[in-house]
Amino acid sequence: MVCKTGVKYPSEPIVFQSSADSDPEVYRIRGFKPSKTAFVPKTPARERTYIMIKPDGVQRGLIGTIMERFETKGFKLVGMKLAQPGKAMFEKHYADLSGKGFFKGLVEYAASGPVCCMVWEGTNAVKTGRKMLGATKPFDSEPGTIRGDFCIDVGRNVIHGSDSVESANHEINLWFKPEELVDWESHSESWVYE
Ligand code: DAT
Ligand code: MG
Repeated sequence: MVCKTGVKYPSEPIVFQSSADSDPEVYRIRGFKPSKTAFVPKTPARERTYIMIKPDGVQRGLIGTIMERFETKGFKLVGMKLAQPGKAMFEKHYADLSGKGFFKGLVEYAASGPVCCMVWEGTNAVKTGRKMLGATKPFDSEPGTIRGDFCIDVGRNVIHGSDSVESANHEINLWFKPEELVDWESHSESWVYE
Protein backbone atom coordinates (compact mmCIF):
# COMPACT_ATOMS: atom_id res chain seq x y z
CA MET A 1 0.00 0.00 0.00
CA VAL A 2 1.31 3.47 -0.86
CA CYS A 3 0.15 6.47 1.16
CA LYS A 4 -0.32 10.04 -0.08
CA THR A 5 3.35 10.87 0.39
CA GLY A 6 4.44 7.85 -1.63
CA VAL A 7 5.75 6.08 1.47
CA LYS A 8 4.98 2.38 1.54
CA TYR A 9 2.75 1.52 4.47
CA PRO A 10 2.71 -2.14 5.49
CA SER A 11 -0.89 -2.06 6.67
CA GLU A 12 -2.01 -5.11 4.76
CA PRO A 13 -0.81 -8.44 6.13
CA ILE A 14 0.78 -10.91 3.79
CA VAL A 15 -1.25 -14.10 3.49
CA PHE A 16 0.85 -17.15 2.70
CA GLN A 17 -1.02 -19.58 0.48
CA SER A 18 1.84 -22.06 0.45
CA SER A 19 5.43 -22.14 1.64
CA ALA A 20 6.47 -21.35 -1.95
CA ASP A 21 4.72 -17.95 -1.62
CA SER A 22 6.58 -17.08 1.56
CA ASP A 23 8.77 -14.03 1.57
CA PRO A 24 12.38 -14.56 2.75
CA GLU A 25 12.31 -10.97 4.00
CA VAL A 26 9.67 -12.00 6.51
CA TYR A 27 11.89 -14.80 7.81
CA ARG A 28 14.72 -12.34 8.25
CA ILE A 29 12.59 -9.87 10.25
CA ARG A 30 10.55 -12.38 12.24
CA GLY A 31 13.22 -15.03 12.60
CA PHE A 32 10.89 -17.94 11.91
CA LYS A 33 9.25 -19.62 8.96
CA PRO A 34 5.55 -18.73 8.91
CA SER A 35 2.92 -21.43 8.61
CA LYS A 36 0.93 -21.76 5.39
CA THR A 37 -1.87 -19.44 6.46
CA ALA A 38 -0.04 -17.16 8.89
CA PHE A 39 -0.83 -13.44 8.80
CA VAL A 40 2.55 -11.80 9.15
CA PRO A 41 3.04 -8.10 8.46
CA LYS A 42 6.20 -7.50 6.46
CA THR A 43 7.35 -4.71 8.77
CA PRO A 44 5.83 -3.32 11.98
CA ALA A 45 3.11 -0.74 11.46
CA ARG A 46 3.77 2.97 11.09
CA GLU A 47 1.89 4.78 13.82
CA ARG A 48 1.19 8.27 15.07
CA THR A 49 1.43 9.16 18.75
CA TYR A 50 0.33 12.20 20.73
CA ILE A 51 3.14 13.72 22.76
CA MET A 52 2.55 16.77 24.96
CA ILE A 53 5.07 18.75 26.95
CA LYS A 54 3.27 19.81 30.10
CA PRO A 55 3.39 23.32 31.63
CA ASP A 56 6.45 22.50 33.78
CA GLY A 57 8.37 21.32 30.72
CA VAL A 58 7.42 24.46 28.80
CA GLN A 59 8.28 26.77 31.71
CA ARG A 60 11.61 25.03 32.24
CA GLY A 61 12.64 25.53 28.63
CA LEU A 62 12.64 21.82 27.76
CA ILE A 63 10.70 22.01 24.47
CA GLY A 64 13.80 22.05 22.27
CA THR A 65 15.59 19.32 24.19
CA ILE A 66 12.57 17.03 24.15
CA MET A 67 11.76 17.62 20.50
CA GLU A 68 15.37 16.89 19.62
CA ARG A 69 15.07 13.42 21.14
CA PHE A 70 12.11 12.51 18.94
CA GLU A 71 13.63 14.12 15.88
CA THR A 72 17.03 12.48 16.22
CA LYS A 73 15.40 9.13 16.94
CA GLY A 74 14.04 9.30 13.40
CA PHE A 75 10.39 10.02 14.07
CA LYS A 76 8.65 12.51 11.82
CA LEU A 77 6.85 15.54 13.23
CA VAL A 78 3.41 15.83 11.61
CA GLY A 79 1.76 18.31 13.96
CA MET A 80 2.83 20.85 16.59
CA LYS A 81 1.31 23.78 18.46
CA LEU A 82 1.40 25.64 21.75
CA ALA A 83 -1.95 25.71 23.54
CA GLN A 84 -3.51 26.70 26.86
CA PRO A 85 -7.02 25.34 26.49
CA GLY A 86 -8.33 25.44 30.07
CA LYS A 87 -9.51 22.82 32.54
CA ALA A 88 -12.40 21.38 30.49
CA MET A 89 -10.00 20.13 27.84
CA PHE A 90 -7.79 18.38 30.41
CA GLU A 91 -10.84 16.86 32.07
CA LYS A 92 -11.52 15.24 28.69
CA HIS A 93 -7.88 14.37 28.07
CA TYR A 94 -7.52 12.68 31.47
CA ALA A 95 -11.12 11.37 31.65
CA ASP A 96 -9.94 7.82 32.44
CA LEU A 97 -8.36 9.15 35.66
CA SER A 98 -11.40 11.12 36.88
CA GLY A 99 -11.91 8.74 39.80
CA LYS A 100 -8.39 9.24 41.17
CA GLY A 101 -7.64 11.41 44.18
CA PHE A 102 -5.01 13.35 42.25
CA PHE A 103 -7.37 14.18 39.34
CA LYS A 104 -8.30 17.71 40.47
CA GLY A 105 -4.67 18.69 41.08
CA LEU A 106 -3.61 17.08 37.81
CA VAL A 107 -6.15 19.10 35.82
CA GLU A 108 -5.23 22.35 37.62
CA TYR A 109 -1.52 21.81 36.97
CA ALA A 110 -2.06 20.83 33.32
CA ALA A 111 -4.22 23.92 32.70
CA SER A 112 -1.90 26.28 34.59
CA GLY A 113 0.28 27.23 31.63
CA PRO A 114 0.92 26.52 27.97
CA VAL A 115 1.44 22.96 26.78
CA CYS A 116 3.32 21.96 23.64
CA CYS A 117 1.19 19.52 21.62
CA MET A 118 2.84 17.29 19.06
CA VAL A 119 2.09 14.36 16.81
CA TRP A 120 5.06 12.16 15.91
CA GLU A 121 4.95 9.44 13.27
CA GLY A 122 7.03 6.32 12.73
CA THR A 123 7.24 2.59 13.16
CA ASN A 124 6.05 1.63 16.64
CA ALA A 125 5.88 5.33 17.56
CA VAL A 126 3.42 4.71 20.42
CA LYS A 127 5.38 2.08 22.35
CA THR A 128 8.74 3.63 21.56
CA GLY A 129 7.44 7.02 22.63
CA ARG A 130 6.44 5.56 26.00
CA LYS A 131 9.91 4.07 26.41
CA MET A 132 11.47 7.43 25.60
CA LEU A 133 9.26 9.11 28.23
CA GLY A 134 10.12 6.62 30.97
CA ALA A 135 7.93 5.40 33.83
CA THR A 136 5.12 7.62 35.13
CA LYS A 137 6.86 8.10 38.49
CA PRO A 138 10.21 9.78 37.85
CA PHE A 139 11.79 7.77 40.70
CA ASP A 140 11.12 4.65 38.60
CA SER A 141 12.14 6.22 35.28
CA GLU A 142 15.48 5.00 33.99
CA PRO A 143 18.25 7.53 33.40
CA GLY A 144 18.32 8.26 29.69
CA THR A 145 14.55 8.60 29.52
CA ILE A 146 12.96 12.05 29.47
CA ARG A 147 11.34 11.68 32.88
CA GLY A 148 14.42 9.91 34.23
CA ASP A 149 16.61 12.82 33.18
CA PHE A 150 14.47 15.89 33.75
CA CYS A 151 12.13 15.52 36.72
CA ILE A 152 11.62 14.30 40.30
CA ASP A 153 7.91 14.46 41.27
CA VAL A 154 5.11 12.47 39.62
CA GLY A 155 2.96 15.60 39.74
CA ARG A 156 5.57 17.49 37.69
CA ASN A 157 6.63 14.78 35.27
CA VAL A 158 7.10 17.10 32.30
CA ILE A 159 5.54 15.13 29.48
CA HIS A 160 2.55 13.10 28.29
CA GLY A 161 2.63 10.30 25.71
CA SER A 162 -0.17 8.09 24.39
CA ASP A 163 -0.19 4.62 25.94
CA SER A 164 -1.81 2.69 23.04
CA VAL A 165 -2.61 3.16 19.38
CA GLU A 166 -6.28 3.49 20.32
CA SER A 167 -5.63 6.29 22.84
CA ALA A 168 -3.21 7.94 20.41
CA ASN A 169 -5.95 8.19 17.77
CA HIS A 170 -8.40 9.49 20.37
CA GLU A 171 -5.94 12.08 21.72
CA ILE A 172 -4.83 13.24 18.24
CA ASN A 173 -8.48 13.80 17.32
CA LEU A 174 -9.08 15.62 20.60
CA TRP A 175 -6.14 18.00 20.24
CA PHE A 176 -5.74 18.49 16.49
CA LYS A 177 -8.04 19.32 13.60
CA PRO A 178 -7.28 17.18 10.53
CA GLU A 179 -5.96 20.23 8.64
CA GLU A 180 -3.42 20.89 11.42
CA LEU A 181 -1.62 17.62 10.62
CA VAL A 182 0.84 17.73 7.76
CA ASP A 183 1.43 14.69 5.59
CA TRP A 184 4.92 15.31 4.23
CA GLU A 185 7.75 13.21 2.90
CA SER A 186 11.01 13.27 4.83
CA HIS A 187 14.20 13.21 2.78
CA SER A 188 15.61 10.93 5.50
CA GLU A 189 13.00 8.22 4.88
CA SER A 190 15.38 5.78 3.19
CA TRP A 191 18.14 6.54 5.73
CA VAL A 192 15.89 5.77 8.69
CA TYR A 193 14.03 2.77 7.23
CA GLU A 194 15.46 -0.15 5.24
P1 DAT B 1 1.26 8.44 32.24
O1 DAT B 1 1.36 9.94 32.18
O2 DAT B 1 2.60 7.81 32.40
O3 DAT B 1 0.46 7.86 31.12
P2 DAT B 1 -1.09 8.02 33.91
O4 DAT B 1 -1.89 8.08 32.65
O5 DAT B 1 -1.31 6.88 34.84
O6 DAT B 1 0.48 8.08 33.60
O7 DAT B 1 -1.31 9.36 34.74
C1 DAT B 1 -1.42 10.61 34.08
C2 DAT B 1 -0.68 11.63 34.89
O8 DAT B 1 -1.30 11.74 36.17
C3 DAT B 1 0.78 11.27 35.20
O9 DAT B 1 1.64 11.60 34.15
C4 DAT B 1 1.03 12.07 36.41
C5 DAT B 1 -0.31 12.02 37.14
N1 DAT B 1 -0.29 10.95 38.15
C6 DAT B 1 -0.34 9.63 37.91
N2 DAT B 1 -0.29 8.92 39.06
C7 DAT B 1 -0.20 9.85 40.04
C8 DAT B 1 -0.12 9.79 41.45
N3 DAT B 1 -0.11 8.63 42.09
N4 DAT B 1 -0.04 10.96 42.14
C9 DAT B 1 -0.06 12.16 41.51
N5 DAT B 1 -0.13 12.28 40.17
C10 DAT B 1 -0.22 11.15 39.46
MG1 MG C 1 -1.53 7.98 30.62
